Amino acid sequence: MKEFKRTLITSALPYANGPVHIGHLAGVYVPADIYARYLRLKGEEVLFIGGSDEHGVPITIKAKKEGVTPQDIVDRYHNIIKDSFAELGITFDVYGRTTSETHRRVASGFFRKLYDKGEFVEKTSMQLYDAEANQFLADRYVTGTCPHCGNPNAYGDQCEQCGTSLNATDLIDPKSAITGNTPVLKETSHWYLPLDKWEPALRHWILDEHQEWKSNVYGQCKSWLDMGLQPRAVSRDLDWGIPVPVEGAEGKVLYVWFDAPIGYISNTIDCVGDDWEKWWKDKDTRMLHFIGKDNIVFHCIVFPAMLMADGSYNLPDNVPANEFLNLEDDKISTSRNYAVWLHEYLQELPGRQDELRYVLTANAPETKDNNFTWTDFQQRVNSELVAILGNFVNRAVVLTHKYFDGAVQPLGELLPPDNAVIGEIGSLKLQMTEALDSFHFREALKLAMDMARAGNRYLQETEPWKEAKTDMARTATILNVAIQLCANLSIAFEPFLPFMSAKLVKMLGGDRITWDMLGCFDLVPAGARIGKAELLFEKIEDDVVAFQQEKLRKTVEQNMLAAWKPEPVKEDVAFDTFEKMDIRVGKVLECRKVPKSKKLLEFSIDDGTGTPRTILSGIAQSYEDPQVLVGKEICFVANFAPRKMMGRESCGMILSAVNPDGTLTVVGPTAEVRPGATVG
Ligand code: B3M
Ligand code: ZN
Repeated sequence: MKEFKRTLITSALPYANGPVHIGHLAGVYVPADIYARYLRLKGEEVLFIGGSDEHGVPITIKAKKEGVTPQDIVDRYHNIIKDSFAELGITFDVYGRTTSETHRRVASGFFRKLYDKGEFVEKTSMQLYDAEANQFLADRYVTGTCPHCGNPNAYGDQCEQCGTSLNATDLIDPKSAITGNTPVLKETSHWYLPLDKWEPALRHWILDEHQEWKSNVYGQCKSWLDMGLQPRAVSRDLDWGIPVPVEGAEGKVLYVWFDAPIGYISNTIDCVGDDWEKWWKDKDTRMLHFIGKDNIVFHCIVFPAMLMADGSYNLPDNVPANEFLNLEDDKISTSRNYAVWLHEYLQELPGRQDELRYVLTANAPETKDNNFTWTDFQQRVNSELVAILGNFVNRAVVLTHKYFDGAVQPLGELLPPDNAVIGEIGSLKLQMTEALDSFHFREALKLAMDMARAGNRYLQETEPWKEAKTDMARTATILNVAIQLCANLSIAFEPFLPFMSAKLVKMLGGDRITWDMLGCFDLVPAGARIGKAELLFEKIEDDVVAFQQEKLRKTVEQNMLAAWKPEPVKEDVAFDTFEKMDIRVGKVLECRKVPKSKKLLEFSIDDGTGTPRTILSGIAQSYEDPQVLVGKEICFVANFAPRKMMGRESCGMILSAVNPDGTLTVVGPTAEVRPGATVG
């Protein structure tokens, strides 16, 4: 393997059209931060680049909806995102934005160089155009019916119901999202990056030279390459973005996916100034892109082709992309507000940053989509962080205070259990290093937790509290080993649980830790006095879980209400057709569930004839307590031919309204009416 002098780590620039959620964190930012921290612990030269992606159509749509400018939107979310990352302990060396002056200059210059080198082809095409709004429509600005599943609310770029990606011109009955008009086709010209030209070079670089990439990444690249690459438009007709730096290109901006990855370069420049080329062009620097799976093609194919077209840049060495995280078995969605938002988590569970980092890593979607649930969160915190890690450290520190007043004792003769645990930590370190080097962070975290498990087992086996009755020298040795083990944990967990690690380092009276120190058992010198035991983790109580689950349930309910529309009105009917229906008012005398049926309620109705009428109705799931209907006046169809259900005869049909969630509400008169009265 090639040796590098330094590592440039980039993490996808989140769109500043909403806050970040746990899906972003698990997919990109937590793993990128783990890796950056790990390299720093190893004393390597690292630059960790982050920033907001502030262009693109969704931002303009959101601004329009709220009646504010796109700049207002990105200012709001850039700040929320930046602050919440900092609070979670994501250690970017710079967190920039693509609306910065530096970025405008760098992205513009990048485009211009390629333009001057003749790397683009200019092509005209027919695009949808809104004649009233006097503008071309980005795919997102067109809605219509999905040709695949018939969803009437599909977007021009994607149908969210069936997940198919679309072109706006595929939609059936397209409508402009600006005016609601039917758009027309109009000719426009754009610059294209001929990816086909770079296909042979990309094939060789990825398929031959990077077979070590994660299989999900390699596989996606291979299937793109095998389909054959097409030229990609790198400009758009839009008024939000970086103007195309070419005469006569008024009204055209750089396509957001052209300028966004260049944001990594401009943010580097904002961070290190003139030194930036060393990070991007020096062959001794390796570049890593941390991203989610939906960004693979842009980072493995499009951006590398841009870099190749320029000719002076390094290509990424690896792109350890993750799959998606679901939430309570449902897709996370910014537009549906269905997510655990980082800034809200930090407010609602203050001081619990490491708990979130832990669960998102332990359950990271490294090789396949994964699911976050609040009960799993609680379970992992309580039975792993509290019961294993927190418990071991607490025992070691408390016992050292109990028997030696907090002073670490000299090490006596080592017995087999001591050597065994020391050996185990050494071997776990080797495995951890291998896992971290190959971006297997879940595995690395599990191995760190195995170190804490080894600590608990060690105390269980050596029982220093028993030794203390007869042999203080042996007790001293055991507790020395246990304290050294705590110091090892503060190193092993630092990339994952930095807040806990800092607390533990302080408790043990240390200051600086390095990866080299991991596996050593002389980290806390004999004679050192350690601090009082502080709880590293506290249990997550049931009410915290219930609160979060309820919050998600309410969001789902609100989405359902917001999406509800009345059914289209049925075909016209003549009055005499209506007149054939005999609708009447009746009073409910009795109402009960039909045994062995989930759906049926049996009504006994006073219909004014003097003989109660029996009607069965399939509304049991909407009335947990059918008694609430007794005494109510309701409407029913009286001339429905009698029919048998569950061995009982039903004479008529109860009328009820259908609610947005599918439940039913029985309808009746608004004032008291004589049972048997006709309705018409
Ligand atoms: N903003 C997409 C995303 O947030 C995009 C990433 C840009 S990375 C250069 O998923
Ligand atoms: Zn569809």
